[in-house]
This record gives sequence, C-alpha cells and structure tokens, in this order.
Amino acid sequence: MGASRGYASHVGRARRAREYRRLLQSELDGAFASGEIYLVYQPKLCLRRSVYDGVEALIRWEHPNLGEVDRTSVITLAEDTGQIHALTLRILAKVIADQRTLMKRGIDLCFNVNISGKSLGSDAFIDEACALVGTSSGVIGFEITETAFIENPKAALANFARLAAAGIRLSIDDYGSGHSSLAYLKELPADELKIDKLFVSGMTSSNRDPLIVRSTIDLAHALGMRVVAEGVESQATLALLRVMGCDIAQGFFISPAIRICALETFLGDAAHLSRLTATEMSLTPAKGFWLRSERENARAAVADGTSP
Ligand code: G
Ligand code: MN
Repeated sequence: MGASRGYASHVGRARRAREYRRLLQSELDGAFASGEIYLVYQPKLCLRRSVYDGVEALIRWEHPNLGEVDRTSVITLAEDTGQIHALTLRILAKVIADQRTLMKRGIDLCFNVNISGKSLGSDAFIDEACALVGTSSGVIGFEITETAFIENPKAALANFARLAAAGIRLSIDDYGSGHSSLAYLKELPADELKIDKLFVSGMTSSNRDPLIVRSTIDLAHALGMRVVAEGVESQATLALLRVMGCDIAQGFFISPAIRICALETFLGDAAHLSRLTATEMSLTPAKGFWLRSERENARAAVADGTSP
C-alpha cells in the first residue's frame, strides 16, 4: 500500500516536472520580449588598481505564476530544447545595448556573458556571436566552463581560438569544480581563470581551500592569465585574496548581481569602494599562516609551543 502510494506520488512529481518544462519551454521566447526575463550584472573588483573593471551578466526569470525560476534550470532547459543559441544571442544583444548606454555616460566596463558548451560547439552560433560583438562599443568577455570541451574538444578548441581572434576576452569559468584538466589550460588562449566559489567561500575557515586557491593563482599567473575569485562573501576572504596576489574578486561581499539602473549608482558609491579597497584590512590569523603549507604551519606550532 505504502509502496504504491510512493509510486503514485513519484509519477505525479514526474508528470508535474514534465508539465513545468513544457510550460517554460513554450514561454521562453516570449518571456524575454515581455521583460519577464531580464539581465542583472554582478560587478568585479580589480584588487591591484582598486577599481571595478567589469561585470558579469546573469539572467533572471520572474514568472507571473511560478515565481522566480532557477537560472540553472532555464539554461539546462534551453540547452535541451535547442533554444540556447537564440537565448544567448538575445542576451548578448541586450548586454551590448546596456554597455553602450553606460559608455555614453562615461562608464567603460568589460561586460561578460556566460556561453554554454553547446553553443561553443556550434559554428553558426560563433559566426553570429562574433558579428554581434563586432557592433559593440567596448570590451566584451565570454565565460566558458571546461566542460564545454568534453563533447567535441576539436570543434570547441577551434571556436575558442576564433573568439580570441575576434578580440573577445575569454574566461575559464568555475575552474576546479568540474572536469578540470591541466591539458586544457595548456591549450586554451584564455585571458582569465575564474576559481570556483566552492574553494573561495570557505577560504578562511578551512585549512586546504586557501592552499588550493593560492596554488591556482600561481598556476594561472605562470600561464599568463589573470585570476578572478568567485564567491567572495567576507572581508577576511577579500583581504586574504589580496595577500595572495589574486587580480580580481567577485561575490556577495562586493555586490550581488543588480539591474542596470542600480549598477550606475553602485559604481558611483565611492564610500563603498574605499571600504572594499582599504589597505588595512584585518586578517586573523596573520598573513604568514595563510601563505604556508599545512605541514609548515604544524611545524611552526610545535616550535612555538602552541601545538595542541
Ligand atoms: O556559474 P557562474 O559562476 O557564472 O555563476 C554565478 C552564480 O553565482 C550566480 O548564480 C550568482 O548568484 C552566484 N554568486 C555570485 N556571488 C556569490 C557569492 O558570493 N556566494 C555564493 N554562494 N554565490 C554567489
Ligand atoms: Mn560565470
């Protein structure tokens, strides 16, 4: 009896999930046009020059009946239905228009767009994307995860090189969380490596995360890439990233993703920027602790008599 009720509720859930997908799929195109789907921008802070040097565009879908639709499900759905290329091109066109609006007001920022692995594999998508970027007034960046190279590495690599040749700034997104491979780092002409928030958000409460972040910063620098830490949620993490020589920080501590109208106000908030870039940020334990390996710290603790 219990088993059959369990089965029935499973079937019910699966049916509801299918209906939900069908509903969203049929509404996806119209939702962008009507403004239910809109873009928000998350600022990136340059730690060397103490300025904002770019923003990442993210989509939001506020459905009138379903509420906020999870961003990842929208992307997965669009990938499954083949709508992803058209959706990304619409996002890109809107980003270029928003960038031009800010440019007219004297704000020159690099605007980043997330590109699905499916789109990286499509020559037709790359043609259209390059043509659109050719109409932009500033620097456009594409963020691409390493998983984009798994299905058809040859086509993805060739298209990645085409994007680089078109002057698009390329970032390897969510580094370390998926199928990270040093072989890709060796091959890809990327400008930027974005360390996944998985390693960054717990950096000052874990022993290993700061070591992984520090080594990744060194690795990326050795390969000539700038490093962005994603998921910076505290002052201590920001201070530690600066000590480690990280180039750029992004995360809720700096700002969540905000609408274009709020972005201009945010960028003009000098008091917030000076709090974020204050050189005297506190770091506990002291900086040396975070720059040493676990073994060196254990040895130092024995020498100081502070070892348990
Ligand atoms: O895959 P990608 O790294 O592009 O995704 C960015 C996502 O990370 C967005 O959904 C955004 O809301 C989320 N995000 C941005 N900053 C932070 C942060 O400081 N902490 C956490 N947990 N999530 C964040
Ligand atoms: Mn991204």
